[in-house]
Amino acid sequence: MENNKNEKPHVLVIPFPQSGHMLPHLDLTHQLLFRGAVVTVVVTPNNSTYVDPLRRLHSPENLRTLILPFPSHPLIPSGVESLQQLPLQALPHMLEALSGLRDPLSDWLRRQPPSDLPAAIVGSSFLSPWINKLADEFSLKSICFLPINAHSVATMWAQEDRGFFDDLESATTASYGLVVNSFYELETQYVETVKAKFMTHHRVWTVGPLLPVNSGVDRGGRSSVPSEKVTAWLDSSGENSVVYVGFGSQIRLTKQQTAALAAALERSGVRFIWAVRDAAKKISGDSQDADAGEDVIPAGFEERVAGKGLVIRGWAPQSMILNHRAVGSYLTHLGWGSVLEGLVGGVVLLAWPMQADHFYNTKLLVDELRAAVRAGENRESVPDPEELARVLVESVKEDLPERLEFMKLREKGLNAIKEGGSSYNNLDDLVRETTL
Ligand code: AWU
Repeated sequence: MENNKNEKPHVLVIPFPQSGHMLPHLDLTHQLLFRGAVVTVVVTPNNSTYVDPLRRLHSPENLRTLILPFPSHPLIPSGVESLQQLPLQALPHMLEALSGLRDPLSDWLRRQPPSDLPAAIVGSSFLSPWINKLADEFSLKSICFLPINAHSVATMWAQEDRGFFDDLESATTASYGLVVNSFYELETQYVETVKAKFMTHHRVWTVGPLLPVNSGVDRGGRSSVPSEKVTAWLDSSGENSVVYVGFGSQIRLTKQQTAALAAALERSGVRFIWAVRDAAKKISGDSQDADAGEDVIPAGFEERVAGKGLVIRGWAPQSMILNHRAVGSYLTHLGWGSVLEGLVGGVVLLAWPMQADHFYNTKLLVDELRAAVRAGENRESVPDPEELARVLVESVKEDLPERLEFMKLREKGLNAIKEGGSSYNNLDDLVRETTL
C-alpha cells in the first residue's frame, strides 16, 4: 500500500477491554501499521501490556500508546479494567465506566498540533455511542470494529428491544463504516445484508481471519503453565490426536458442567488439554452463585488421566496450542476469535455455545455449513458424559466429514488474507479511507 511520504494516515484506535475484543482489535492495528499508518492506541494502565507484542514490531514513532486512567465506577471493583475479570452481567457497568474516557480524549485531541491530529478513529462498536460524538467534535471519521462475523451482526441487529445493545447498534450504523473479523467468501450473503439493510452503504470491511500478532505463548496474558511444558507435552503427542478444551476468556463452567466434562474426558480416553478459567471477581449485589473457577476439577481426576491429559488453570497459550500439529479438535464455546484461531490452526470445532453470538456461530458452522460438530447446548446445559465421550473420540478421526468441510473454509480464509485476497484488499481500502 503506497502512501505519500508525508501523508501517513494517523488513526486513533480505541479497543474494548476484553480479550475476545482487544486481541483481534490489536491484530487489526498491526495490519494498519503494516500498511504505513501511524496509530495511537488508547488503553487504561492494566491493559497496556496487551500492546507489548505490537511494540516489539513497530517503532514508537508509528505506534503510540495513550494510557488514560480507568474511569472509576461504583459497581466495578478498583483495579479491574477488563470485562473478563467480571461476570458478563457487568457489561453495562463497564460500558458506562468507559464512556468516562470521552472527556480526557477530547482534552488530548484539543492539545494535538493540527498536523498530528488523527484523521479517523477505529473504535470498538461497543463504545461507538460516545466515540461517534468525539469524532464529530473534531470532524474525524468514526469507524467501528466488531470481533464477530457479519452473520451474527445481521442476526442480532434484526432483533427488537436488545436493551443497551440498541444504542451500540444504532451508533454503529450511523458511523462511517464497520470492520468485522471475518472473510467475504465465508458469508457473502450476510455481508451484503449488513451493507444493504443496516449500514445502508458499502463501507463494511471483512478483514479476517486476523492473524495473531503474537501467536506465541503469552498472547493475551502469561500462560499459567510454563509454555515449554505445554509444547513438550504436545510434541510427545501424535498428529491430530489431542482435543483442546477451552471456553474463551469470559466463560466459567458450573460445578456440574465441570464434573460432566471431566467424566467425558476420562471415559473417552482421548489425549486432551483443558483450559479452566479462574473465578471471576464479584460485583456488588451479584447474586450469582460461585462460578466453577479453579480447583473444582473432581478430586483424583488429574491423577487418573495423568499422561493423557493436561489441565491448565488460569490462562492457556491458546493460539500456540491450536496451531500445534498434535491438536486435532477443539471443544469450544464458539467465541468468534477462538473459531478463527481454530480455523487457522486446522482443527475440528466441537460446538458448545454459551452466550451472545455463539448460538449464531453454531447455526452458521454446524447447521448451514456442516463444518463443525455440535457437542453441547447452552450456558445451563450439562452434557451426558457418555454422549460427549463419543463426540470426543469421533473428533480426532481423520475422515470426519466436518473436518473436510472446515478445511475447505480454512483454504478460503487463508486465501482472503493473502496479497490480492478479499480481506487483504479491504485492509488496503480501509487505510486509504482513513486518509481521504
Ligand atoms: P474469544 O473469541 O474466545 O472470545 P471470548 O473470550 O469468549 O469473549 C467475543 O469474545 C464473542 O463474540 C463474545 O461472545 C465473547 C467474547 N485466550 C487465551 O489465549 N487463553 C485463554 O486461556 C483464554 C482465551 C484468548 C483466545 C482468543 C481470546 C478469546 C468475540 O465470547 O486465544 O484469542 O482469548 O477470544
